[in-house]
Amino acid sequence: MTRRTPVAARPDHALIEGHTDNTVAAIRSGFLANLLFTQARLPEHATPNELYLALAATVRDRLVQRWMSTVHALTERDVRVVSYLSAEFLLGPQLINNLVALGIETEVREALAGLGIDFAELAAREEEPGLGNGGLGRLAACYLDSLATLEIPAVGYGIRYEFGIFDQEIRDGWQVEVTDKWLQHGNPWEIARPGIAFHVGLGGRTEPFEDVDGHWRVRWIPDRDVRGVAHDTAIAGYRVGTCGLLRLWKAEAAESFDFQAFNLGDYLGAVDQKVVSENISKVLYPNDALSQGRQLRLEQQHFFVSCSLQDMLRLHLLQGRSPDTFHRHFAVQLNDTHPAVAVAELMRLLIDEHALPWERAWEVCHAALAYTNHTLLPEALERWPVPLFARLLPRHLEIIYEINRRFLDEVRVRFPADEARVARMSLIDEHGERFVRMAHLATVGSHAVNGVAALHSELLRREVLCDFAELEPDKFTNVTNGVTPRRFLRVANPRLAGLLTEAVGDGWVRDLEQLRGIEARAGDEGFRAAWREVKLAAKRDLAEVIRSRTGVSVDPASMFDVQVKRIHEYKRQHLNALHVITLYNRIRYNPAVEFVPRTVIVGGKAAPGYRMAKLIIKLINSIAEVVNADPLVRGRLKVVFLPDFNVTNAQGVYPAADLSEQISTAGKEASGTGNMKFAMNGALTIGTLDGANVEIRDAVGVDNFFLFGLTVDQVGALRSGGYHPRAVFGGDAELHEAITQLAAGAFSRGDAGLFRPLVDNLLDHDPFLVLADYRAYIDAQDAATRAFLDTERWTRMSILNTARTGCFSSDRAIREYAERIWGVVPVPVEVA
Ligand code: 26W
Repeated sequence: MTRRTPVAARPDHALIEGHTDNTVAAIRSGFLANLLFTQARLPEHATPNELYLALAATVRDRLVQRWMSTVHALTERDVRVVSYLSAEFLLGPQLINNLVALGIETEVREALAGLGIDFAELAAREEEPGLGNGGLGRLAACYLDSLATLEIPAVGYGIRYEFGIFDQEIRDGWQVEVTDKWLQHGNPWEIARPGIAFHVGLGGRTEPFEDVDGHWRVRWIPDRDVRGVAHDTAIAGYRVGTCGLLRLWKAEAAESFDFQAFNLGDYLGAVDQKVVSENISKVLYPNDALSQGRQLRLEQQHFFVSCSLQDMLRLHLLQGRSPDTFHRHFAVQLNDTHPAVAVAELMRLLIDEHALPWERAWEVCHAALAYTNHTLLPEALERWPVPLFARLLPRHLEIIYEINRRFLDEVRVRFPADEARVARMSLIDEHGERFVRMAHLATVGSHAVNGVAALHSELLRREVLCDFAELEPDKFTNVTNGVTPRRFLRVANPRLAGLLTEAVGDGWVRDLEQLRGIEARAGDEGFRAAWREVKLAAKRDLAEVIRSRTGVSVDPASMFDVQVKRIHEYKRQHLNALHVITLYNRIRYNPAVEFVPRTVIVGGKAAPGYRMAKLIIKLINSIAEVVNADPLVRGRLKVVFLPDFNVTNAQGVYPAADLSEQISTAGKEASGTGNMKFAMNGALTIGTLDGANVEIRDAVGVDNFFLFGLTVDQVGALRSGGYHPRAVFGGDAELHEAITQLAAGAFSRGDAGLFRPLVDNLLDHDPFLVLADYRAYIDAQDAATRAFLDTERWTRMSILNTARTGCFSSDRAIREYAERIWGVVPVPVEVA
């Protein structure tokens, strides 16, 4: 990418220069000042939380300085800014990440040590902002990191949920959801901006009128009015002057409405209205890959999209620009369809509020927007009932109808006399009850549509959006996902980071391809020994976490076989469970068997309403209870369900894994990103040809990956030929035994009913082909066992996995978006 010359820092930055110096002395005095002036505490009276808040404020001061320099650089230049619209940002803990980005980790530790304060204890106080469900939200956070590090001007726009993803507790083997009160001790990273707020309408009706120039226009008269207030978090780029911005909207009651009710004497009514308004940003929907069509969720989507677009237009006009050049200054990325109402809202703002003619507004909209699809699962494709849409967003529905009318006219011209095609492509699903199809809206309204891994993008073009790809093939592209090496290697795995830096220097942190340099070292016995030391130390750390959280003690020398991700049938945690039962049976029937010790670790949250997923959690815990207590097993096999898988916990898991389970049914996992984090940290993958696994296997080499299972085409063929899971069950002795035990209550204290729904589903339907892939999976697991026995060979494979996964850095992904979709370039920023 072309890089511009840096903009000099503003002279008035000298005023704060001393304040944000990075010397131990400046950090110490900044810390004490923050403790005193923002917490009103002397060090000897401060609680750990107050000390943490003061430390965070001290780090934030340094971020703010860069942020101001970034804002200055942007206003000096004619630049295009990326607006990443996402209903979820799963940031994870901020403190250490920011210290690493700023390069002041050592200084901070020293400054605190000088005051007799233990840094690690403070860092452990941090509540992570869990404002996302899983892959999609975490991807957004990785992209913010890379955007800032690549010095690309960017704002992430989303919702400031008061309650993020629930905390998971396990009681009697079942998941229990606990509210995530992440804000209760204060959030030192955000800056509330009461001055940046927008009104968002909901409901009501529309009305045509003739404006002063004699043009027919439409006026929307909403019957509800909510205010969105900006809350900003600075996103530090790694060792650069650029600081990105995450702007999240908090819903508040629009005051005028409160007062109206109040003046009428209806005090409680006024308060009610306030509560209803504030509900919009109250809680994150905990569904991953299930769209339920709930009104509040559509309100959330419209709320944050409207605030964000109004904010962009405000900034645009503030620069003295005209609304019809909006697209030249903003590249707006839709993270899945959750913000897809942006197509209609941007049109409404341009036409109704800024009086642009339809055609011009459409050009602007289309040139500004781009859409990323993250799932092919039919149940996850968002569709809103037309009556609900009409009630909540009447003006937007009119605009969608008009977009649809014009679009379908074009389709009819290109494909005459093909009404079946027109019905398939319509923005409105008219089979029975009518729905607005959000993926169609996002596709039609955008200039680019991408999938998140090569296979997934191909399936998008071939299946879900095939008519659209036929109409406009050039609109479709692939950008394979990536993950940030700062958080998931440098911060999460400091020992490995140290070893890598010793070997190739520290350039890999910004340019992960440099890890190629360790490939040659795979043949070096001393390096392999050091590699194993690093892995073992991470496994010891995780073993300690497991012991303290579950009471189970595990052997760090055993193979750590890990599956962490949301619990879903398509991800097939129950296939993993069947393997565990199979291993257990082998030990029981042949107690003297030579057995490579394994620790099977599973973690992940289930959507609260997803009964089968919750039963799978209970299943893992039930198997763990039996296996871990059986004296015959004697530590050769341990099973652990690690509760509350979140970003904080994830950072301890990836470095400690030997084997990474990526075992979804082919065609179901759009990409996966955990798969990349594991491989980067030197875990070998056992996986199907699904999502980015395909590309990971190509990158690391087919010999360094345990492949199994049906391909997408074979899955299709099996289904259309008639799949009979019972026949598979009858034809495989080990499978037959495992399922029979489950059905008989062998893992549920004799309760034959407990896992009945799971067993029946597998035997009668098996929608995700667990049984069909069982034998191939067991064989691949056996191959992994044999490979693990050969320590030197395994270490070589592990090194090659890390060495060859540089292309899965989110920096590579962001460069591709920047060049192929956004047309944006870096704007270097000089820090005063
Ligand atoms: C409306 C309900 C709902 C909620 C979340 C529908 C769909 C979603 C997301 C699209 C689910 C999701 O997180 N998808 C994941 O996105 C990751 C980042 O691209 C991919 O790596 C995962 O494969 C994909 O499942």
